[in-house]
Amino acid sequence: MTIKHVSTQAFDDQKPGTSGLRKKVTEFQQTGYLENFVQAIFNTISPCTGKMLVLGGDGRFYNREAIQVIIQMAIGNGFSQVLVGKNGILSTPAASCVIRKNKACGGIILSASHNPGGPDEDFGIKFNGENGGPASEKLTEAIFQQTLSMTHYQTIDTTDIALDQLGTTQVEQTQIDIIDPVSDYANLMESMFDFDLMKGLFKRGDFRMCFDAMHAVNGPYAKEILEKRLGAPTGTVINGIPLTDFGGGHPDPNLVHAHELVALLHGDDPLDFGAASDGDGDRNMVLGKAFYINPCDSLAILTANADCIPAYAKGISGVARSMPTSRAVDRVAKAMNIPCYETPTGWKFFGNLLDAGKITLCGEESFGTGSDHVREKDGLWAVLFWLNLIATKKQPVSEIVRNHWTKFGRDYFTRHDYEAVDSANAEKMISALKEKIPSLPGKIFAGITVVSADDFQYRDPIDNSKTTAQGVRVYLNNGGRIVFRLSGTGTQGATLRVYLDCYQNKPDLLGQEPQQALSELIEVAQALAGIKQFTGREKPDVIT
Ligand code: VG1
Ligand code: CO
Repeated sequence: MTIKHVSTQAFDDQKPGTSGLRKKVTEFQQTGYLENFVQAIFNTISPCTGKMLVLGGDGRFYNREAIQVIIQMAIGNGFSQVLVGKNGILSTPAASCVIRKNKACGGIILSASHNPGGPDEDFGIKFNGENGGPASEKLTEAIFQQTLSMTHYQTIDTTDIALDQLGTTQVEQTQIDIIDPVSDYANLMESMFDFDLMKGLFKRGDFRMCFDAMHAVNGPYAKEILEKRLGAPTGTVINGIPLTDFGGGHPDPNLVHAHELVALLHGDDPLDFGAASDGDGDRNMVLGKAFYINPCDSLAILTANADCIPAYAKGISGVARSMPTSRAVDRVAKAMNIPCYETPTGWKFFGNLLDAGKITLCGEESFGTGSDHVREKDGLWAVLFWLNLIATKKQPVSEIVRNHWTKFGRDYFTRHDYEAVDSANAEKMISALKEKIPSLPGKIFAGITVVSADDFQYRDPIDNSKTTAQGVRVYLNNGGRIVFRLSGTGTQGATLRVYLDCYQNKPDLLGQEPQQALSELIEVAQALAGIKQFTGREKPDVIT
């Protein structure tokens, strides 16, 4: 079989965002669009000869077609082995696990995560390196540079590989293995948590939970682990079959999009525990009986209680959070006398810290929590961590969280998203804010004084690389903080994210509604940035 060198035209819009390249499916369907980006990855990591590649995706529309294209290109580029999840499926954390376990040179994950799927919706592709984590900024930039000068890609003509059967096919020098997407990951989870103790929770009969897989990739993983290995009743996992359009919804585990789950935790006969994960299985939302756990608090609570978990019983080296995430975990780290790092948004910034052993746990406000067991955030892992904690403490979720607030105080947090805003106007708003930064300290907005403000930049402590323009931070004299940044995962216009948080430790003020507790800050944000004037929006589209 001869390798085909197919001529192609470079595209100038293949710059990856916060997590890989995300575009509408129709854009990916342009001739050469997917191929160019894949060839750019292969050129960047070349030579590919003799190397092993992991391949899988979240099962969204166009996943199967893309998998076949990439397998053919992997053969054309000389890989010696390609491990493909059965039916083209691999959750993001499972892909990370498989890359690490098999010492692959990296993996391609096809996902647009929490973005909707379908012929008119979103598709995405990202490359993870040999540590199993998202490509670093440097590697991402190198891939982007390759896309700009692409003139041809390499592939071969072969019949489609059957993706629905486990097994091995040899094509030329490349061995293609269709692997069980769940087993390696489930085994890893079983090795980290106290499954015997957790089984007891379900045997008791008075603990009831639901896991909403949101018609996305985690259904098979959750069924295997929760229902099969831990003995939760059949039906514990809902929306457990991955669908190409996620049932028409946004596979985003928050109070707005996971409303089916939220309803089960409220009402006359609420469950004790609820959880959901996103399109590619790396995000998590955890809920108690009529009780919401903010992801920032979740990270802080998991850190404070890590010694309950077999995998972390020996202690944790440090923690990290993305900059917009509340400072709840910082307080825990201080009390534990371990370092706490503040990184830009996106999991790629945790990789070096994890590889260097500087941190064990890390997380983001956007429902992402993880540890050094893989190099991605991990939705099901977070749910298992909470289950292990509940089984150890024998307390309801709400009690665990309230006790934490009593000990450490509470960091009220909310994020207001303005979606599909006109890009030019959003850019103007951020530029205007940046210009104002030097004059902000001392200014009073809605009765609150600005203490300091900056445009967040990050110096990686391991490789010394510098990342700039990661969001405008404004600190206020009531202990509050407001962050303004533009999303790097959207596919339509711009999404403005406004993050607000404020610390409270007065015992009688720990149980407020976050929107209420943060109402003054919300006014400050409006007055300071002129959100209405710039975006024309009266209120945010999504509040989390
Ligand atoms: C969002 C989140 C960020 C997360 C990223 C990828 O990015 O804010 O915290 O790492 O999505 O998550 P942005 O640039 O839109 O704010 V996922 O689950 O899409 O891989
Ligand atoms: Co995701």
